[in-house]
Amino acid sequence: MRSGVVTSKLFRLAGGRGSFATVKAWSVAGLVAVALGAAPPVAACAQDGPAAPAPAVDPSWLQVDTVTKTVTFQLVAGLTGLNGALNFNGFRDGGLTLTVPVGWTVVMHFRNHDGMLPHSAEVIADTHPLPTGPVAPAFPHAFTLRLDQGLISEQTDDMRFIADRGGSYLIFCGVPGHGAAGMWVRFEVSGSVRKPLLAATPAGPP
Ligand SMILES: [Cu+2]
Repeated sequence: MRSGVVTSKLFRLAGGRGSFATVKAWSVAGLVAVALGAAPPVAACAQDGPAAPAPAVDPSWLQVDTVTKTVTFQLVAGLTGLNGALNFNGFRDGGLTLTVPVGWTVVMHFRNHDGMLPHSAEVIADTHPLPTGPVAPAFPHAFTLRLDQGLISEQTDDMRFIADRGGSYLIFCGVPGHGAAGMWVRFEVSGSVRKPLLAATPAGPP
């Protein structure tokens, strides 16, 4: 969790809330720059300090079938080295949000790209503090095999469920300690969107 360390160091050096807010503002500025196309799309690198570019959202991660109202999401554990590979698709701490309309069928193709650690994924309630291990999923079948032990490098598993309740949820790694260390992104079930969308969002506590 390098950025956490950097953030807390800066925070301590300046001795106050002000510097923390500045660090946050930089991250948001980075996201905006990417959204406007000012920065080239980059594969996220291992560094994740305030100066690191925001990871890019790859549109091919999402496939939408409006006829069957099914969204398919390529969910990749440890896609990059960010956060010691404790990330989904290169994002950590809610830095990525998948939004789907209420009632759609959601298919998540999970793949563990991390060459070192096992990982899993489940959709859970937006809880505070983050669980330290697996908890009951927010929707039936919204979890991968071996939630606790995780799937090893390049193993895959699909989860398929119906997003029949609106609200805010997390896509969370159930391997003990991973989710709490930042290995989670956001999942929103919305009554006001007509199509699924995937977007980078400000990272932070749930
Ligand atoms: Cu994990």
